[in-house]
Amino acid sequence: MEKSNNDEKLTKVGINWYPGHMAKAKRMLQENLKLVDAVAEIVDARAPEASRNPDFDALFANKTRLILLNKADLADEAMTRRFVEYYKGRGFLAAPIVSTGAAGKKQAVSLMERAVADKVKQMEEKGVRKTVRIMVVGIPNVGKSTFINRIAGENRAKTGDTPGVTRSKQWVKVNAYLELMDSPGLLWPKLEDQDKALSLAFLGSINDDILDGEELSQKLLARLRELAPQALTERYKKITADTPENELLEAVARSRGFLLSGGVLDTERAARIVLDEFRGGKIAKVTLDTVPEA
Ligand SMILES: Nc1nc2c(ncn2[C@@H]2O[C@H](COP(=O)(O)OP(=O)(O)OP(=O)(O)O)[C@@H](O)[C@H]2O)c(=O)[nH]1
Ligand SMILES: [Mg+2]
Repeated sequence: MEKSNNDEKLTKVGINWYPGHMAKAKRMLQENLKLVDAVAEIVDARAPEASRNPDFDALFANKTRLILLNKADLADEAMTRRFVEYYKGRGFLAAPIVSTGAAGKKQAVSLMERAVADKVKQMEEKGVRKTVRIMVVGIPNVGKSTFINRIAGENRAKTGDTPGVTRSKQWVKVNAYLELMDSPGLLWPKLEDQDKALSLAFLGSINDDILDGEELSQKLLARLRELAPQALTERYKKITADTPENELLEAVARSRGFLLSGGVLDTERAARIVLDEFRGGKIAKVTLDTVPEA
């Protein structure tokens, strides 16, 4: 009776795509906008375009904006460089970062200082040392809170590997002159591009509870076979160039020996493992997006 085609499953994404707390979060961002000197948008370096909220252009139209490509440790390095150039070309201050690593802190701080240098100078001319306030925004699970902790040097903001960890705003003082505002992950109300939605689901920015894990995982495997076929076969030995798309999960289960009683392959477990390993960067460093044409 139930036909299981892609549209139907992805419509499921549509229903819970924009939960009620996000509308509230958007209003909160709007209300706090007047307090901040710049907006730092955190995107996932593995899908910088898919993980940009299209509402932000209108929402932050009059603000100085930075784009930080986080989780650069999990993305294709050359692609990350190209994306950074692309955003710079479009007038943003942009840089790759790894919020879980120690190295990026100095660079991120200096980028934020550059973003507000003019304002700070204007105030200095009036004899005032200005406190800079920057709002950190982005879709769920891209690492906003981890970034703030990295910059502030302590575990001030709660983090976690599922979307929707941060539920309200939080100001974090970095030093006497810099304060960052953490905010809840924000998607946009109308999902138009199914490919982007799929990328966000792969990355873990959409709540897994509303998705069909096996279907998602199978699509991810198909995508990875295009992007990094060798790495995929190295990780899951039974996947070859000839494995049909609808048997990829079974091949993973066979590679790992995931069997249920009666020798049935446990594809559900295989699906979970593939998503976890991809999100943890264990399969390959890949970038799902391509740089838009100029
Ligand atoms: N490999 C890697 N993992 C990261 C990086 N930054 C954050 N993470 C991980 O990504 C997950 C999400 O991080 P959070 O900081 O909670 O993300 P968030 O954007 O605040 O998420 P919400 O509050 O749910 O919107 C956590 O498991 C982090 O450890 C990074 O640069 N590299
Ligand atoms: Mg958070």
